[in-house]
Amino acid sequence: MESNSPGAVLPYFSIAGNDYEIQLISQGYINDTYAILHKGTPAYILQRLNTAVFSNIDTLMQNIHHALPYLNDENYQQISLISTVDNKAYLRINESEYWRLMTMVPKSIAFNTTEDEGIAAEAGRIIGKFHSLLQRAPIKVFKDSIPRFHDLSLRTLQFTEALGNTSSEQLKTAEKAILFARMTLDEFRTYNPGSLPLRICHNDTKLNNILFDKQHKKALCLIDLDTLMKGYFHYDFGDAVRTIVNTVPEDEKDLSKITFSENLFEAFVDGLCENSDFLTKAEVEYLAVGVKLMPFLHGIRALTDYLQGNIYYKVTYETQNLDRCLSLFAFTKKAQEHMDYMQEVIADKF
Ligand code: GN1
Ligand code: MG
Repeated sequence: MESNSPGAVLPYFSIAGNDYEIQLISQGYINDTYAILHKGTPAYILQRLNTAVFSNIDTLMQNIHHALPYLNDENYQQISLISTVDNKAYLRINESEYWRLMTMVPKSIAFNTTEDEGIAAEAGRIIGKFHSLLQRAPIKVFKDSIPRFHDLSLRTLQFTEALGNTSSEQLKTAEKAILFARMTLDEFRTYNPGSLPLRICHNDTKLNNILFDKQHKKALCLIDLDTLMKGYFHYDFGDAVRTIVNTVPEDEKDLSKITFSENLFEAFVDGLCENSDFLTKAEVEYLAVGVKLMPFLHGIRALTDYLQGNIYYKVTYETQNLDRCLSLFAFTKKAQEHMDYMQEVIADKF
């Protein structure tokens, strides 16, 4: 079904005037995102939600609705949703076309990568703040918008199924990645986070989902709340660390450039320690596991999608998922090599 254009849906939201400029933001693998500018200044973010990935938009939006009041704090910049002219939180055109509009935080910036320890520390601090604020929210009202999103056993099952259904040609092209996945799954045999406390997690805490104040580089808030649902803290820790201590993008093709910067790791942990009273001893002991788990999970998901013919992530060329997997696996390896180091730093700082 042909979708409406962003310009055609904008008047359905409660905003004044009509002289807006619309720019496509091509980042992100799931939704279609547009910046809405007013007289040259970014004012709103308009998104068409991906209903193939998010089968229950109502659940997703309810989770955000439940969380927002708890994120209202003088040390946290709250994002607000702009309702539609008929006072709905989002615009539903039909079962596969949903749009939502949000305010843009003025004078803010996001970074895809960083080499700045100040930014790493601020990222840690704001993730801790996000969790301490949401700790007060009643976890029961949050429903899973994507059930078992970071569940390794589900991702393993999907990977195994994809292996059985793919072509021999693809098996050959992805040979190295498949081997690494098998070896690493073996290493995760004893992984069992079941006894850790469930928290309301962001579940996509990559660095570019954190907004910073442009001038002072102070972290303001987390954006992209689509995957806000129950999870374990080491998910959010691992996702942030994988995108901060690696100073190149997660789809870097030159694997020799993939790094694990110890200075950035230590800065991030220092920042987190400013807001980490809520963490239990068992969670602290699991943090380092999150750093090898998250890139591996994303890698195996990308590999699975490559094997099944790129049906989940938006890709711009045929082997993009495989390239992203190789890059994520290369970082997983770095994390594996840094396990003892991370445990020591964490034991020392917490
Ligand atoms: C997807 O589209 P984006 O960038 O918000 C994915 C995340 C990954 C991310 C990048 C619902 O998020 O899990 O971290 O790509 N989101 C979903 O790897 O699958
Ligand atoms: Mg996301």
